Amino acid sequence: MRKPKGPGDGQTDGAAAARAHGRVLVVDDSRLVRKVVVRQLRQAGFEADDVDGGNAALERIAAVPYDVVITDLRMPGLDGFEVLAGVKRVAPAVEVIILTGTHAKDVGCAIRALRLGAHDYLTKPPTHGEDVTLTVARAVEKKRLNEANQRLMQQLELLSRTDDLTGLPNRRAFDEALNREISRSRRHTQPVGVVILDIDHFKRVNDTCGHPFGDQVLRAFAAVAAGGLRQEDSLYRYGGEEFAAVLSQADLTRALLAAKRIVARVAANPLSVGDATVPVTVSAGVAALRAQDDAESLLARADEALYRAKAEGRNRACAAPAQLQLVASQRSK
Ligand code: GH3
Ligand code: MG
Ligand code: MG
Repeated sequence: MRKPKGPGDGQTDGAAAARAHGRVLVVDDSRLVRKVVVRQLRQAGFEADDVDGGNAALERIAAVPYDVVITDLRMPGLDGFEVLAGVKRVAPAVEVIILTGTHAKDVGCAIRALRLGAHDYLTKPPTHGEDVTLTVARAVEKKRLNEANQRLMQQLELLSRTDDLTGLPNRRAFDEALNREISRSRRHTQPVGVVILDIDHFKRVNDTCGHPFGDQVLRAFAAVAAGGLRQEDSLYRYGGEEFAAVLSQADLTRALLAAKRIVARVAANPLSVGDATVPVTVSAGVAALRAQDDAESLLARADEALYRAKAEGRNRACAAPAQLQLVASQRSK
């Protein structure tokens, strides 16, 4: 059933329909050409505005989200090539259609504009409204397809860096963040620390309660452990029941403190899974970047520290062996 129309609905519907067709800016120094093209576009359902010349066009493009710009090539002030370059700079998704004369020289210029990124060209005078609207409709469609593609690519990018089970960023995201932080740390001579966390005796959880229950425990663990980090640091799922964090601007002492905080938080908060609560502990290995380190050697040392935490009884955080002495001597100063 159609909804009865209220006051003002007609105008809103009309504007929405026009936006659905596409929003077009017509740029020409001839008032007559602008008038003709705008009328053709509006009759075909597009939302169309016009401006006199290239300077006004660039100002308008920066302020209004157009789908398509139709521009004359030869204009006083900024010409069509400069409008095209401006659009590509200010609003690169907007498609540009060139309006040009029929002389061989004009067509040559239009082809040059195509090479510079224009979508298509139309010849003047624009007597065939159908040519204009068809060309604009194709340009709008191309822009929307490009935008849909871009959104898909962004979603894919995000998915490729996200762990399905916990929703945390995954190992790939961790590797990227770690390399980024190492470069930043070298540029600004600031410390950077890493923590690797491994849930204690997790196999028992799976063995006694089943793998699906284990999955839920991992999810609950991720939420509790992530809550123990500073807002600027992230927790990553490193793989299996291992998690990791990159701690920007944290030397070994600070990184060790952060790791101890997470370990204590996990031990103090039995995880809720459905109606059950599951007591879980975690062990942590910590290392801070040294001059001779790369990502691999830094992680290897954090791993070694994790191994020690396990060997010393679990539910604890240990620092990388080669750095223990350094921390101890810094403390005694
Ligand atoms: P430790 O204290 O020495 O770390 O003991 P552990 O039992 O945690 O260590 P181990 O590496 O032997 O076992 C890890 C277990 O984690 C085994 C594996 O089945 C389980 N696991 C890894 N990934 C997942 C997952 O995605 N879901 C579930 N449910 N279990 C997983
Ligand atoms: Mg493990
Ligand atoms: Mg484990």
